[in-house]
Amino acid sequence: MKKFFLFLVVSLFALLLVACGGEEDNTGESQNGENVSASGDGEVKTIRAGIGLNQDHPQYKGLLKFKEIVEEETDGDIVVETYHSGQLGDDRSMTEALQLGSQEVTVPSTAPLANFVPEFSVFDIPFLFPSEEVADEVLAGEVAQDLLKKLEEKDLVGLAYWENGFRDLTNSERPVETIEDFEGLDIRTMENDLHLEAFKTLGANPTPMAFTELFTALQQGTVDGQENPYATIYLENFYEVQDYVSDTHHVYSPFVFLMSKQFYDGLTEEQQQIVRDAAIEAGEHQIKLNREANAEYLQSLIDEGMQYSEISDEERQKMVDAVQPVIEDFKDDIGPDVVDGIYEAVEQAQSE
Ligand code: TK8
Repeated sequence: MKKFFLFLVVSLFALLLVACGGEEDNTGESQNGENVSASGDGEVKTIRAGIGLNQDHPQYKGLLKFKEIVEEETDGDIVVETYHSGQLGDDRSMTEALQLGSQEVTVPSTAPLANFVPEFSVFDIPFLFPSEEVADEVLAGEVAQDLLKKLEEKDLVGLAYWENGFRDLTNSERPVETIEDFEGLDIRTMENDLHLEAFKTLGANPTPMAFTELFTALQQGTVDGQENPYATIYLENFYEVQDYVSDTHHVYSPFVFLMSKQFYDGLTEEQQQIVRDAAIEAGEHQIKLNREANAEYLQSLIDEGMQYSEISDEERQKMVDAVQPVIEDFKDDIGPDVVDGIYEAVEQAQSE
């Protein structure tokens, strides 16, 4: 009798182990070695999310927020791997990787994105946005939102606008306080024809270059200067290789949170809504951090020994007037409706 009772207990214990092991299969390794999602409706999906800026930049903190939201909302059915500092490539090569399906998310500036959808160059129009508040209003509006939809023709899904910010000039040669001071400066620009033409018109010698090559180019003197928001200039340590900073505020750069269309189309409708909402919520978080950083870091640059030059309203107006012909020249390339639409949206936002 004792033997039978012992056999019963051992058998029940073994059954219990198998049952638990079966549960494990739904959330971990299944018999055939594949990752099975918690909901059991298929494999765990992985998002490889890469950016060009480093781990200290608000853009990466936004990516971590996206990861937190998506993994929580999907109960781990989608996991997000985050990469920074160009580990997966530069804006253009990572955008191409999304088109090929070898990467799932990147967050480029709109300037290089214009090489895929030319209409995005509308945001490279110098002095287009007078303030962050107007930029917010316009980017939430119909014209800017319609631009995101154009990405789908290029196997990309634009889920949200994030913020790079107002771009300011740095260089290692001299203070830049007037339009004449641009003369002959070798300036790295993003890979965007409108940026190139605008800096040529101001008298500089522009060189288009991927962001991943920029610090070395500044360090080796391949270029004299560059232009980026204060947060990038500080957090990427450009003050180590640049002596002068000017508040040119010549362009407001949005980022676009991009997802591979191939990957997006493979998600359930619920998962698509989750990643869409997460990109927007993480973007609000990133923009808040970015504005705090940009406000703080000009002083940090001065503390690190950079000489700061203010651009007077009179000198800035001379720059605005000088680049008007460039804007006219590019209007057809960008799309007259898009250019006119964005200007109307700016005027509307300013009147509110
Ligand atoms: C980072 C770039 C950067 C941009 C540039 O990947 O290239 O200067 O301002 O933020 O997108």
